[in-house]
Amino acid sequence: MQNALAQVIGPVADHDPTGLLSLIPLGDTFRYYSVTGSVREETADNYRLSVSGLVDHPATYSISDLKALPQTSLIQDFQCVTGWHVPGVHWAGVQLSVLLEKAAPAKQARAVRFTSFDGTYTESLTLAEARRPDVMVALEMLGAPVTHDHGGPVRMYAGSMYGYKSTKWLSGIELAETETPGYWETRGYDIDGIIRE
Ligand SMILES: Nc1nc2c(c(=O)[nH]1)N[C@H]1C(S)=C(S)[C@@H](COP(=O)(O)O)O[C@H]1N2
Ligand SMILES: [Mo]
Repeated sequence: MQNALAQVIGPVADHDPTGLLSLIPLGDTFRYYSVTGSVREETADNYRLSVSGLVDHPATYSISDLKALPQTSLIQDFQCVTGWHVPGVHWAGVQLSVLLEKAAPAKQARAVRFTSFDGTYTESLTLAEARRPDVMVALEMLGAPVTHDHGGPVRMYAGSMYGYKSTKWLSGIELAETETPGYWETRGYDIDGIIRE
């Protein structure tokens, strides 16, 4: 029954930016969310991540640059603010704090802003949140390279925070003096996404 239901609503749920369809029980599985129609595919060859803004050392990273940095992995839940959640997801990649350390944030930097190569989605974290050990630039999710639908080749995983803080199709990390309300935050979500329940 559940599989049949998943088959019927799967294609709809894939394009459900409000997440309301998540109220239909499908088990502990991820939904694919995108606030834009189709997102161009970036491969391991052409992907680039820029680190810029209020830093002494701006940089651009390819996938192999990211893989050459110390890697971290953890097993942690993923929770969308609309109610669905996936327990015990295996994540791997580079701690954001490692990239921040290399970038050397300027004294006045207090926030980190994220952009997506979908051209629309944005997010931000305070610098203190960004330095938490479970906040990472993820190269792997569910024990395998992050798939395109899940925001690959590189997405954020902001552990201990609601899913909307984890920018998919990550293209830029920019240090700034203040957070900028992101895509969902200009539509009502709290800029503080820490899960406190
Ligand atoms: N670029 C982008 N990132 C995004 C989103 C999005 O629509 N576009 N949705 C956010 C929300 S609300 C959630 S719950 C998760 C969903 O991740 P998933 O599609 O891999 O399940 O991605 C977050 N990051
Ligand atoms: Mo979400």
